Amino acid sequence: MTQEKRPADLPSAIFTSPYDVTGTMSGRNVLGVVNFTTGCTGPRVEDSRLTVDLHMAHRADEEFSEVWTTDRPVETGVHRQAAYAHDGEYLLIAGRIPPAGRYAEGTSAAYCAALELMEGLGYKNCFRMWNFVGGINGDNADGLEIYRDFCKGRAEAFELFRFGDLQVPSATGIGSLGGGIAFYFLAGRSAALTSIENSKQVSAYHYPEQYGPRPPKFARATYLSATHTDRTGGQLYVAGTASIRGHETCHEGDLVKQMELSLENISHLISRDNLDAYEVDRDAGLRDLDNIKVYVRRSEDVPTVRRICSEHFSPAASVAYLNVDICRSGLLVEIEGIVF
Ligand code: 3EB
Repeated sequence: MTQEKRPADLPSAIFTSPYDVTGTMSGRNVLGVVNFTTGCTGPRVEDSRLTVDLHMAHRADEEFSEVWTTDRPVETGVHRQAAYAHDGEYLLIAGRIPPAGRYAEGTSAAYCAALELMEGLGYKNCFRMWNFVGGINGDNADGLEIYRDFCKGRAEAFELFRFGDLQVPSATGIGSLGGGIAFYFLAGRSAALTSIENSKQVSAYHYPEQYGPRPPKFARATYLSATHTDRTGGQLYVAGTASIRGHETCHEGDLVKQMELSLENISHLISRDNLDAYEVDRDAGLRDLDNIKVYVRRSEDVPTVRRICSEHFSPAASVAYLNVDICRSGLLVEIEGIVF
């Protein structure tokens, strides 16, 4: 990990063993600890740290923790179903919708609680959301796929908060091994955001109705910088990226081709070619990506996925592999990361 190069006024996270969370902080303060572990527990403040357990590991040897740190002092709190931590510039907030027959209403309510809190505390610039959806490809009590049910609630919450499509952050919407739906969001107070789309993909918020009653509302990437005029020194938060061109799933059943297209989608997204349209003066590549999470539907595909990733990512990058379902049943892999 190359933490030194990260500007102190932008957030940073490391992946670490759940048994070594304190040991790896090198004097920084902990904003929050996200445990990718063998059970889902509601978000809470524990030892004055925001903590959330996501059921994303089948076995103890797959567990890891993502620890968000800051140089500034941290305050924590609980608001309705959400727990949060903030440092004056950045807010980390986590929530959970317990297992239920239907999710749209609960999702909308939980999102509204979180968005309300962001407004109230003055962190109005939300730049990244992660959503972990149990039984993502299963049906709800009305026969609607749980992912689509979740998308409906999310779209309703954004509507209530008058979030236009250009304001929705980059996100991940991925399967989990249980516990209902859990989420965590990052928002900034004074940092500037630019929403980035991929010129080779239809914006998710414009997906046609065949994918569900309400489209998934997220940006392909978010550029986060200390000020609006800084077009070089910011961070790029890359949303979950899969084998999708236009709005269509490509290479159904072909793992290697899906990996290649997912990687190519990220390459293009963060390249100068694509970023030029947003006046982001950067030309990043797969080797610049860090804090990578690779979601793999079939456990037997993990070795191949690891091999392909090792050919494209920096050996210094943190990469976590998670064996979970993916929002579209035809997708075998999904990849996200951050260019710090
Ligand atoms: C896609 O491109 C793949 O629902 O928040 C990727 C990232 C995907 C985020 C979400 C879904 C989400 O549509 C799936």
